[in-house]
Amino acid sequence: MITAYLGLGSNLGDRKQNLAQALKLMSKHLVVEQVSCIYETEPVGYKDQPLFLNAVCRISTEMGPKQLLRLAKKIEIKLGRVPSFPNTPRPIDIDILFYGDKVFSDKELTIPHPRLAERAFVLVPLAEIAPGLVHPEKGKTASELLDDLGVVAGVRKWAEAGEIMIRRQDVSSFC
Ligand code: PH2
Ligand code: MG
Ligand code: MG
Repeated sequence: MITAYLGLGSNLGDRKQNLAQALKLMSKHLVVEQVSCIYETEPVGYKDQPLFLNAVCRISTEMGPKQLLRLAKKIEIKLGRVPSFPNTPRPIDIDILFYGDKVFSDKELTIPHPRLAERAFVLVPLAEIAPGLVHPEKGKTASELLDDLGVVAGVRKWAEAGEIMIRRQDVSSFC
């Protein structure tokens, strides 16, 4: 089993419900071990779009990284994401942040996620659930990477983790 970390983001529709449903759909295929609190965050990059809800989860899975990517894309589409140009509003975005300590890149997938070290909306929830997790290329922990960002603006805690945790009995009613 590999431990991986996924970043979740939503800024369209019922954002909290989108995060919760993404977790439920994923948990049909892998083990969702821990979920961070939900943070409301200002859009990074293209600014003229609604605020995001972001969270990070730790999973364990037998799936390879490409299989995990395909599952993430399938769930994004199922929850209403329409393929479009990058950084547009979306009901759900599921990004692979880390897959064990694997370092990998091809045209469809780069692990660790290439922009995670710049992004407070990833590092704040990541450092919450995995402060000591070491980035295999940068040799720094999640909390060190967060410290390196300096003052964090535009990220505020919005709800406790428990609000989107998966209850096992809910899982079979999805997919
Ligand atoms: N995702 C992006 C670009 N910008 N900004 C915030 N706050 N949260 C996101 O999840 C996000 C973003 C590309 O996937
Ligand atoms: Mg993304
Ligand atoms: Mg993505």
